[in-house]
Amino acid sequence: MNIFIKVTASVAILAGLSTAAVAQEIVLRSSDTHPDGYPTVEAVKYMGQLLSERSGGRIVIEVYHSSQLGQETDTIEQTRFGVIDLNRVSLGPFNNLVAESKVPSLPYIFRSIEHMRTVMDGDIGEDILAAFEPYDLVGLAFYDAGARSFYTSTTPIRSIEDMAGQKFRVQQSDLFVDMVNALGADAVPMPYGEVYSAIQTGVIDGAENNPPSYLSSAHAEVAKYYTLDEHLIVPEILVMARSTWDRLSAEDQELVRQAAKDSVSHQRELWDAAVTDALEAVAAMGSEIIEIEKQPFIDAMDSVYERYVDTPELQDLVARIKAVQ
Ligand code: GTR
Repeated sequence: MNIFIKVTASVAILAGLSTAAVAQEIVLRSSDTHPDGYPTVEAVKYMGQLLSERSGGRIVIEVYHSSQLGQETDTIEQTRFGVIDLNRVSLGPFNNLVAESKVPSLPYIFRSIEHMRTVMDGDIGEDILAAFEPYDLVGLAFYDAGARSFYTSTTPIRSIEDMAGQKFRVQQSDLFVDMVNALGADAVPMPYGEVYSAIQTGVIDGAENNPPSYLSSAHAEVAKYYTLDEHLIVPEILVMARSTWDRLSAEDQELVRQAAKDSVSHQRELWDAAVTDALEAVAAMGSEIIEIEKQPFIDAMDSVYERYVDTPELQDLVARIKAVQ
């Protein structure tokens, strides 16, 4: 966090003020893998506007989009060390670190986007945010990332049998590796920024993501078959470095928390429009959007639940999520 004194010392002395009494500006650096204009990037900018207004210009957020600060797993480490103040990341790359992050990352755990929103907005969401504290992170809010589906470059997936032998990139999460393997395919964990060329050169056959990411990453240029199996509805999370948080006053912490919460509905509006626009755009670029029978995909996931829902606490979280109407 850069806290610098806006009014120079000499001006303050002339005005008869001690420098300590002069208002300080707090600049929070925020990371996002997505390009400018993407709903998550715009939502954190909007949060920054709210914070700036509410603090009389004292607290500002600088959003570094397009992976300027690094790929997600690296930026998570940097945020834990306090080098990056704020980070908007998928829950997926936290799966190997924060046990609770695995639960909303389970395939087909949510019945619908609405179910996900109700769960993440309630007590369960608060409990999952709190689970980041022991890892030097403060969970502030969840954003939408819609549903992720598989896409391929050469062999379209029209039934679960078409998964066999295909290599799919997944986020760096053991849970997602086992999810893809349980579907009869081969998983290759790799950073998001390497996926385009890996598909293009045939190192992998495809990947999986939501429609806005499939479009903005240009993966739609090299993998034209998009199969709506919707295996994951993994929310995004906005986290703050614990060390940055601890340097804020209690009042400023409250301003940050509230501005983050208040940016959620804005992000969801942008998100819903982005999904519709992306599906139209990729179809216009020549992608085939394939409807598929989801039940065989759902049935194949039992082993993943057995392996990753491995403590009474996680079993309880799964049961609570299922009970939410
Ligand atoms: C996107 C998500 C990113 C990143 C990416 C990926 O949907 O918004 O934060 O995790 O997926 O697959 O790496």
